[in-house]
Amino acid sequence: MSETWWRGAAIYQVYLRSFADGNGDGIGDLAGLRSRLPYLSDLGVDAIWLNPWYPSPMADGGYDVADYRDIEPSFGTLAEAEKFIQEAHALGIRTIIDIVPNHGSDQQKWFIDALAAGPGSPERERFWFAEGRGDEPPSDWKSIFGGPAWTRVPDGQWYLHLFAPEQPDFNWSNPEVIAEFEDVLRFWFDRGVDGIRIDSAAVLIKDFDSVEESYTDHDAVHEIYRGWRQIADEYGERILIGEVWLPDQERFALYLRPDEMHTAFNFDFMARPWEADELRASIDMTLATHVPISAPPTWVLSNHDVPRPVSKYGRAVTSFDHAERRDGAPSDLVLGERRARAAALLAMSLPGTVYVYQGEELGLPEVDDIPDELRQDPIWTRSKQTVPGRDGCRVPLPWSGQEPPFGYSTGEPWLPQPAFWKSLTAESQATDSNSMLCLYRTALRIRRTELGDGSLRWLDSEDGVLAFARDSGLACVVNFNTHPVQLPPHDSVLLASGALEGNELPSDTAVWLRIS
Ligand code: TEU
Ligand code: CA
Repeated sequence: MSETWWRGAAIYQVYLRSFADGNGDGIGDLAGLRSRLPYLSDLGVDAIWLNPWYPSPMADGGYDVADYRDIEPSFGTLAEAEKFIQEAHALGIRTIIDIVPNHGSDQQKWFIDALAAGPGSPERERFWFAEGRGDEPPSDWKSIFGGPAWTRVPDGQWYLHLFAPEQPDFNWSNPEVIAEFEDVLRFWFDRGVDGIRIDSAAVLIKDFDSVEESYTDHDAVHEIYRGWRQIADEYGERILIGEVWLPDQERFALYLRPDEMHTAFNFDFMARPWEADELRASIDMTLATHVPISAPPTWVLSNHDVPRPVSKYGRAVTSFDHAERRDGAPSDLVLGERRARAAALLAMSLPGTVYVYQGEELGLPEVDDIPDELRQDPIWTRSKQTVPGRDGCRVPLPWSGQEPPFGYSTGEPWLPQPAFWKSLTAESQATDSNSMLCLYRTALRIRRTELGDGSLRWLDSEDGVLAFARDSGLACVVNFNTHPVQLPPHDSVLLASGALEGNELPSDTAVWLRIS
């Protein structure tokens, strides 16, 4: 295994609950995932990142962890997880798991002990418990999901939760918490995982002296990751990937120092609108941040928290903002799919690591018409049913057949799949050379030998066009204009996101060229 396998990797994100169901209860599981490993091997991904697979009441889709050293029973067993890791390795696919250090589930043993032990106990010191102000919470901090960030317990104290009340925040100034998570890392590295995605990585340290919420990007957080990096390095080539929502690139780069994380998600690129200048600015800013510290950038078009690209790029407003999600905004899916195809070639040709969220390779749109009573995202409930939230990008995948459950399960999927997905199943796309699936497969195959880590050189191009060359002599050109543009001089066309018209590149189309 090469020391730097991760620097140019293509990493596939599996949201296990919705990937494939192996036992007919409608919920995705390890048996389903294991049965689809050949599909992922054919797709050509280097690693799989799994969202949390631990025991969880699922108050936040598994990000409310009840036991960090086991597997959620509805997903399978620890033995199955170890088998999965081995089977993936046998196919040359590495496994990255999701660690959630900022908070646990209110059903996790430590929190149950803290409730029982009462005010002033060491058990309570593992969390942020405090006296209120009379019948008011200790401060006016708000939860990221909406509503107050404090919830009262029967003996009158309150506890902090930056997310849902079912997700009490750990007190990271407590050595017991630090020791616990270092042991959790060893537990999974011992079982062969190749990397860790660190959830909400920048918010672990809180400063309660300030009136406004103050928990993002405090310097003390870096001590935690220096400890984790030492452990990762003991095991050799195990990587730490930070989920760091931080616009300030200088501060973002601090997480990528050689004694901290290997890479961190780059959400700026994903959040930008479908415009040449905007995306050029994001690429330049990202490279300016990463190149000096020789950290490979990551390029992400979607994940389990944001609208799917086919819908996002078909909307009047093509950017994304957590504060203003615009769930359900009308979308021209034909336009959105054309742009999503071009965005895929753009993201896969940039220097560094690329992430593919399950279903992105099938060109799935956001599902905007989930019946309200089936929604499970705490954002929906905490926003008093005003913000639909993230269920729309978490609908179970369509594998085969003409009607739901499209080979995903033999039972009822936990979220309903739209009937029109019959034209988007992996089976129907596998034999259609113009499908999104074939575009991803071909692009990932070319990318494996030509792209990934390295540098780019911008080429001259007219307004509304991005063009750059990579070290291997592959050039990527993307036309964001509403009119076609002339292709630059080239030796051959390697791949295009849509049909070319002679020597012209149509609107909202990307092409990979061989140039000398
Ligand atoms: O998300 C962290 C987070 O802050 C952003 O994703 C965003 O604020 C959130 O999705 C609300 O829009 C991580 C996970 O990716 C997300 O699924 C979890 O809900 C969250 O942490 C809590 O664990
Ligand atoms: Ca199942």
